[in-house]
Parts: sequence; structure tokens; C-alpha cells
Amino acid sequence: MPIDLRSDTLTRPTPAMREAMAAAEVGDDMFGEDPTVARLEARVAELLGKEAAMFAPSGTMANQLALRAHTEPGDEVILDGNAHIHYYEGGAPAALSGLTCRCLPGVRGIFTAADVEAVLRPADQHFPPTRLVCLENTHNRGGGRIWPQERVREIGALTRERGLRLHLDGARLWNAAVASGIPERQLAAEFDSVAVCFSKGLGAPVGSALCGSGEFIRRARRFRKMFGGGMRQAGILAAGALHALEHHRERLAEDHANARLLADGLATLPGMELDPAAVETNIVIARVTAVPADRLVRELDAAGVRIFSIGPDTIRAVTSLEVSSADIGRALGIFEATLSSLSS
Ligand code: TLP
Repeated sequence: MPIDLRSDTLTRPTPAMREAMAAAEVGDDMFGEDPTVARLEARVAELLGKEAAMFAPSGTMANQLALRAHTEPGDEVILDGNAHIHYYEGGAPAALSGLTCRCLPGVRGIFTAADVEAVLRPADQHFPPTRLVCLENTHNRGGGRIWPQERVREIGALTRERGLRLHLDGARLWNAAVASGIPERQLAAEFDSVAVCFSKGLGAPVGSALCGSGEFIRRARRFRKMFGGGMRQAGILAAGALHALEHHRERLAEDHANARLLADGLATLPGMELDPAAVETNIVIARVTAVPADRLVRELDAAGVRIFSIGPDTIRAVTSLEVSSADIGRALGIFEATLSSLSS
């Protein structure tokens, strides 16, 4: 079996999770009759300290529903240039909601209230109305970085003062909460809406949720239907998510320890450049100086370790419940042997 570090989305449901899913009580959720979906939505709203939550098929859909529900076509969204919403969602803000993205050059995904303020323009017929600011916590292309709470509070104060909405892509908010010791509801407090995923480190096969005020979620439900994300006996999926929330949150600390173990080992290898202290959660991003990143990815794959290249000289490895600390030890051995064979 290869050691698969491509993503925490690869996690498969455990036997206990499959049992919970098989036993789920279900109904037609588009009639509001699926009790397991209702239970999940109530639990997520409670965990995030929001009035309401809505189950969605994917993180991408949860984010894009938030964008659509906060805005009107022609509006402008401010976010980091490496934000998943802009970088990895297929151009959806423009295609689905008619939005323009104003991208900030964040540092590993993080920017400041002053950065936002600097790109705000006065209300004028020439300018697209700026409606929304989006943050991502943890930040995927930022190497799983956690947003400093002081920065979030400053941005929250600015958006409130300027009448803007604030959305959080919290696909890995669970990781941020475990690593920082700050509860999810506190990490979510400044935001008008938060999208979370159950299908990444939490290990559920499918599913995300969007949270916010009751009125916002009612509006988002209409767009979920319009975008084709209304589901029927979705309680089977919601049961997997509920099981994940109950049983797989605390254990994310193991993934973070494994990521650090991997980073510590990689940092000692010639041909790799990274700062292990920058690894805060379950994502390790490193520069490859020995060979092009794609070449290393191919050679590692042949030797039994799977990772992604996310740039010409950059690789990403992600830990999850599919990967043990023994796997990390084996992976490091394979990295070392592969790098040394490539440089000889
Ligand atoms: N990220 C995936 C890929 O799309 C890159 C991964 O392997 O990391 N927000 C964030 C921050 C994400 O990392 C992802 C998935 C999503 C949203 C989208 O979730 P899905 O895949 O459920 O649409």
C-alpha cells in the first residue's frame, strides 16, 4: 500500500462510521423531513455559535452558496489570491454569482485590516460595490496556517464599520480549533457566515455545512436548490458527519504531530527547503531545490509515497487518519532514498 499524503480528503469512513450511517433515520430533506440532517444542522450551528446551519454536498458548494447569498451579480469580493474560493473552485465566483475577486497578496494566506482598507473605494458609479471579505482558516495554500485571532478581530471591526459581510472558509476549522485550543465558536465569532467540511480530516465520506443567521441560511437554501445541491435521504451522509464530529475531532492532534514529524525529517534532507516551525496543523508545504517538483512527485509515487506538487518547485503533503506515525517514518526513508538517487 502506498503512503498517501496527497490530501485529507482521501480519508475513508471507518467501520464504526459506516455502521452509524447504515443505521441513520432518514426522510426527504427537501420536505424538511430528514431527522438526521436536522440533528447535524442543529449540532453544527451550536458548535459554531450561529443561529442556523445548512448541510451541503461539498465545501466548494458551501462557499459558493455563501458568496451567492451575500451578494448580487456585479459585486466585488476581497480575498487572498491563494484562497481556495478563488484558486481552486473552478472560477465559480464569476460563473455562478457574477462576482469579481479583488485578490490581496497575503503572507501564507494571512492579510491585515489595513490591507483590506487600502483597496476599498468610495461608493461611485464607476466601481463595483464591494460586498464581502473572505478568510480561510486553516489556510490550505498557506500550509495549514491558523489565522491570528487579533487580525481576525481587526478585520471583523473594519467590515462592520464599512457595512461589508465577512465569510470564513473553515473547511479545516476543526484543525485550527484543536491546534490553537480556541473553541470553534470563538474562531467563528467575527463572521457572518462560516463553511465547514466533514470530508477532510474528520473523515466523513461526503459533506459540508454553511452557518449563519436564520435569515441568511433561508436565503442560502434557495440558492442550494438552484445550484442543484438539494438532497433527499441525506441523513445517511449526515450520520457520517455526526459520527465524525463526535469521534474524530480530538484525534486531529495526532495528524498535527505527524505533520510536524514529517516536516522535521524533510528539513534535514538535502534538496528540500522548509521551516518545520511553520507547520501548525496537518499540511506541510516545502520547496524542492534538487529537481522540478513534478519529477520528485513521479519518483516518490513509483517508490510508494504519494504527494502533490502545488507549483513548479513546491510540494504539499497532508496527514490524516489514514496515516500513522510509522507511515511517516517510512515515508521519510523513501524521501531520503529518492532525493539521493535523483542527485547522484
Ligand atoms: N481542498 C482540496 C482541493 O480542492 C485542493 C484539498 O485537497 O485540500 N476550502 C478549502 C480550504 C479546501 O481545502 C477545500 C478542499 C475546499 C474548500 C473544498 O472542499 P470540497 O472538495 O468538498 O469541495
